[in-house]
Amino acid sequence: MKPLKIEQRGCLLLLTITNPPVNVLSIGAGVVSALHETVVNAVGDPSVAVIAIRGDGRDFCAGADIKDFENAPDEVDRLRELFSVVDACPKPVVAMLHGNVLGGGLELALAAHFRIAAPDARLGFPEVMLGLLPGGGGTQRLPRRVGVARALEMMLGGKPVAAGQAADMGLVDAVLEGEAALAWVVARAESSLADRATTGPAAADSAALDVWRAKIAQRPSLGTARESIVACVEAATRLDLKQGLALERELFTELLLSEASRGLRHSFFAERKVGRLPGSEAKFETPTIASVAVIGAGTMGSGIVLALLNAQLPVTLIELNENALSAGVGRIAKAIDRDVAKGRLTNEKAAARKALLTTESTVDAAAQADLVIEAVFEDIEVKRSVFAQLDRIAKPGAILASNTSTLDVDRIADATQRPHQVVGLHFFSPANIMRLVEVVRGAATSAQTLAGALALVRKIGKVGVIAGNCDGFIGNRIFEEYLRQAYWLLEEGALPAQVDAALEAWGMAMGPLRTMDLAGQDIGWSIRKRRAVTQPNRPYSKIPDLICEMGRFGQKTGAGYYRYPDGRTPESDPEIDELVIRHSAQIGVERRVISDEEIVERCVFAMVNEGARILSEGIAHRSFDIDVIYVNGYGFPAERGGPMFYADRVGHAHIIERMNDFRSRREGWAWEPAPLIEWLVEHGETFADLKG
Ligand code: 3H9
Repeated sequence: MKPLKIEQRGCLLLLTITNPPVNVLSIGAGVVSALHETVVNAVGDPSVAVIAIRGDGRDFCAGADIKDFENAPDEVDRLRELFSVVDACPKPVVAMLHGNVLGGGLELALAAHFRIAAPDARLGFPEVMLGLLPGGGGTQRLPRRVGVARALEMMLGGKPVAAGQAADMGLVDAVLEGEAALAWVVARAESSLADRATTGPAAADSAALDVWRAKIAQRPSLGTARESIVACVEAATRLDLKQGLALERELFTELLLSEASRGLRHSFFAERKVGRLPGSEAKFETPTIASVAVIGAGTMGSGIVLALLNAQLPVTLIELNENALSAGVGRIAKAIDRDVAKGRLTNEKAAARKALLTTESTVDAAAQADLVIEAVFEDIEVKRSVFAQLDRIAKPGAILASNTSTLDVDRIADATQRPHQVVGLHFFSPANIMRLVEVVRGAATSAQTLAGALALVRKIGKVGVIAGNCDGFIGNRIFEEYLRQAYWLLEEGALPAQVDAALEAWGMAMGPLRTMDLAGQDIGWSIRKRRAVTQPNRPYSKIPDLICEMGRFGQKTGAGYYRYPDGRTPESDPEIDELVIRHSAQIGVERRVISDEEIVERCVFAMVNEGARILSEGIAHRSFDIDVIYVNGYGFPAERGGPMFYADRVGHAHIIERMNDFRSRREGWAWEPAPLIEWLVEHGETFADLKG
């Protein structure tokens, strides 16, 4: 298919970008050259008086093709050349916008002389979320058209504006569609282009710039895209267009090559690829899921119900205990009401959501559901008995999912006569907020069941990652190794605040010890007790147990590694610092000064090493599956792409060298390098090179 459809209707040359699914301005697919050439030819064609550019399908254009940034970074200038040709075209060029008009798509529209938008158009600059700035003139043309304050809001907030709002701010000339839009375009044929006001500087607004500088300083990030956007917009108020564009190009190129943008771009594509079944495209129909039953109205169960209701799915909540049921329903109603109070939901929609919920007190009520999610107490026998009941009553094709976070999905499936229809759906808490769901594939889980479960996860706006069935699945298994190092660092010389601060400065949303305080230390305690029996040769530091023995389970008990005078904000606690120091003395470890660099390396490389094992065991199919889990479920910085992407960037030879150093020290047993990493070094390959 040609990437540009060209039609002449009288004096109108109508160009339609045809590059599905979202009409990106791809250099590789020839969209940019086709547009460029056609506009140049139209200038010399006396039969053309006006040119219109629009997009085929759902969207006008989602921007530059991000893949070009990897494949042809030196050619990005061809986009800029296209925009200059459009801007300088002596015949009127009108951008006819609809659907998504994003990034380079909006820059193309801004380079045109007129813009009209269909009511469904959404115009925005999301580049900041990729660690970039609008690099095709957006930072210069937008403030000249809508003013500095609005331009900053659009480029730094990254959220698109609707057509009506765009018209109000002068970003589009009219909101029109269909024949009326075409008539408006044809009427522009006689327009004089002499009064275009895009070349002088934008009106100064230092107050708006200062507001954003302060906001940026308050929330530091690993990349510098926000600072660069502010610098470009400030330049737009002083420089002429040509000089402003030169600065924008320079800063864009810097960002394009930055680690932060590479990591964010990796995350963008990884999130989109992760939900696909590895190996083969599904050769069967994905089961339709129109109704769901959830068994168990505890915190997890009610969070899952909320997530389903938010996606407008009818849900039957089943809970045998009357008090637990009314408490669960209360939690659900309260969360919906809170959305109304915060203006996120109208009363009408809230009522509609509540009306989708039915409550029942017997498992038999799940008989008609397309998918059942069991969220009862985390005990294998309890779960097995629920599944045995489900097996008797569920309709033939129903998917039977367990929300276990640790238990063996195969043993749960074994309780049924249809283990191929059983799957794990490990939601993260709070289930209505956290985006990640590990979709656990048991030995018998069929590809069809997996596809249905993934489709449900997508439908409720979450990211589903397929994980094999093992203790801890992907996320928690890696997290254990991360924590093991954090605890030993305490024994060897660091204090809780240093461990957390080092990892937070590196980009983790929350340090490991604060995370445990938030999650509740009792869970980790019971896992360590279990491990002491099943894995006696893989010891832990005793420090977390000592803290648990004091009844300090974290925020919920008002104290853990830290104390929480206001219930939420951690404060270093001299009592814990003393306990840590005393413990080192008791076990005969001479405390030493530990650098932040060592803290980060030990905690992060421990994740990478376990990630490599998980990959070679086939528990994760592809390295980006692990990355998506860590970025979406564990606060790993998206700017670093995830632990496996980060390892590829740092280099496996370096990682092996550091691991060998750690291996020669205390508790060196934990640093035996995963054979896969050694193999990568030997063959000069990366995790990304491995085929899933
Ligand atoms: C830019 O424009 C820089 C300029 O300023 C500089 C010029 C010099 N590139 O999300 P979906 C693919 S930077 C390449 O599942 P949805 C996506 O990977 C760009 N591919 O659909 C997926 O592929 P596949 C600024 C892209 O309906 C398919 O399209 N623009 C791009 O849920 C469908 O995507 C952005 O940051 C792209 N730009 O959401 C917008 N966009 O089918 C990024 C999408 O093989 N895009 N793909 O998995 C989006 O936000 C969403 O994709 C969108 C549609 C809202 C458009």
